[in-house]
Amino acid sequence: MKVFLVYVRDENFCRLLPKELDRSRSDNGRIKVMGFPPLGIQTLAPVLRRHGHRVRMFDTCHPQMQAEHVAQAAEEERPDVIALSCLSTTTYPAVKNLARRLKLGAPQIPIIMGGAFATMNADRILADCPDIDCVGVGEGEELLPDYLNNLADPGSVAGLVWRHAGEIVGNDLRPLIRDLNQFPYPDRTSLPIDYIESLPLDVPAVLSLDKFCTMQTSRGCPYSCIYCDIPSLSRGKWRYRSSEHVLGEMQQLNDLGYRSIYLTDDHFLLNRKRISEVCRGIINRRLQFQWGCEGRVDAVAVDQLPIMKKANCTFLAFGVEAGTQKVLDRLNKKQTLKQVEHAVSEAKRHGIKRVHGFFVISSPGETEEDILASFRFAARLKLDTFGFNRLCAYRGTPLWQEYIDRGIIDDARDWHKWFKCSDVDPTVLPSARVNRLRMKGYALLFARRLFGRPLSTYNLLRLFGRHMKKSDLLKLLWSPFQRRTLSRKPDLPARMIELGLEEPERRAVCIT
Ligand code: B12
Ligand code: SF4
Repeated sequence: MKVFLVYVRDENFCRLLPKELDRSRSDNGRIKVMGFPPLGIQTLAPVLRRHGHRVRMFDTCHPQMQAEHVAQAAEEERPDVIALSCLSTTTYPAVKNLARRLKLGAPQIPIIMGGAFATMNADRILADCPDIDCVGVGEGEELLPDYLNNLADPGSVAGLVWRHAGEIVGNDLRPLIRDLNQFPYPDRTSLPIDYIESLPLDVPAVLSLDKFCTMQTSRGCPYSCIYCDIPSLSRGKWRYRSSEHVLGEMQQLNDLGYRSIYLTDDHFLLNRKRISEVCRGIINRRLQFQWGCEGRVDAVAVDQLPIMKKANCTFLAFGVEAGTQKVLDRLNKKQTLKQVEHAVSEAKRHGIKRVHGFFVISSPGETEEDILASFRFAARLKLDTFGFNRLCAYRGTPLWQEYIDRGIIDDARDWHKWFKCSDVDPTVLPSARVNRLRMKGYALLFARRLFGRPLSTYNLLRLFGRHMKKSDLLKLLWSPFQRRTLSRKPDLPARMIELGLEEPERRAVCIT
């Protein structure tokens, strides 16, 4: 069978590399995009080929792979199935538009959708969007081939949600894949796109022009932070590929010339034996790339930092989240400030080049003083970079359920939205105040960095300055003080819209 695998992008998270930054001389027909590769479809393509199917991939970051191009290709090539893949709630309107366009030109080709957002919202998507024929819930490696083999009998495909006689039918859930070592390595070469390592920002913040890709060595996370839907997606389990299988893929990437790899694992630092084996393998095989990963600060693997550094781990991102224990506990983060300090200082002591801290602000119950405490805490830590994002609620998280229980969200009407907590929750400081505090906090943080750690600040600016124009570097430094222009803005719950409210009723609410 012939299958189209289409990754639908959120336009805020990719951008063509500006011509003046492109130092490659050859025009090999490939375009350069600042953004992460579409690892989901890159993973599924070789699996389908192994089952004997022909696959064509599309990534909507390519100017020639927009809705009209995909539709035209579908009309000309008549694939048997079109599979749409996207990550988050933010992309759903773009997926619907594409599905509409595809159905107009080729109504008989079945469209199946998958990915994290689709997994959380399968039945609602089918009720909402007549152009999508079915949704694959969860991992696609076994589900998609099974679906292709049973196009005439969708009822037999575990994990499929589909339509039958006007009804939406949810088949039994497909068990999580037990053996993640059985699949071929992702196809990173068929798409005519080179992905450039960069920050997902509006400014062209290029980190390196080395050949770059992402990779996933494990899936899931056993924790349950209130704002995260990974535990629902992975059913609370952490599963991993063996170190040999991971090293095989790393060897392949090395041989293909990749020199920078970002591990998209939800929690890479969970199993110290595996980390040690992977790192030893990288060292023994003399693999040439640098790599980065994310993890929790309380990870048992913090003692693996020396070997990680030796294996050329140059970037490590920790979910720090907040600078007060009260807020960490409210987020159910199950970590202490002491653990944060220990992990960050150990990472720096062992020479990890760039240590990043993810923070959230405007959490339920967080006061002005708590927010400023987070910035002061960040200033005290030896972090190289940090990001302070506003807490948002997505369907599938414990916070979303809490908002249903508190009458803030109506799940039936609000399922396709996402919310800034400060817009909807009366126990959160109002958005305008949070914005002012964030600017104040950033100013404090920048000043402390500049005067307290001038050398490391200079080195960091040099690192960014290698591939960025001076004007873009200045824009990057200025960006925390500016509002981001998002193509799709967070919404308000149906109830607030009905009542004509632009912010939650805060009367009689005590924020402590
Ligand atoms: C890397 C990453 C990013 C990267 C972007 C990656 C990219 N390609 O563009 C960056 C940092 C830019 C990013 C940004 C954002 N992200 Co993000 N991201 C991730 C992360 C950590 C890993 C994704 C990944 O590489 N997975 C590995 C591949 C192999 O998995 P996959 O794509 O899911 O594909 C598998 C299955 O889903 C399935 N599948 C996929 N497609 C299809 C299609 C069909 C038909 C079928 C049957 C199956 C199927 O099969 C695949 C193999 O099993 C996930 C967490 C996660 N574990 O998914 C969050 C995650 C997807 N992101 C999330 C969010 C919220 C965002 C942002 C909105 C954050 C923000 N406010 O800025 C933006 C929006 C980005 C966008 N829509 O483009 C949420 C989504 C929650 C939700 N309900 O919306 C997640 C789940 C994280 C979380 N903690 O909750 N993200
Ligand atoms: S935020 Fe990180 S630690 Fe918390 S549940 Fe999600 S993946 Fe796990």
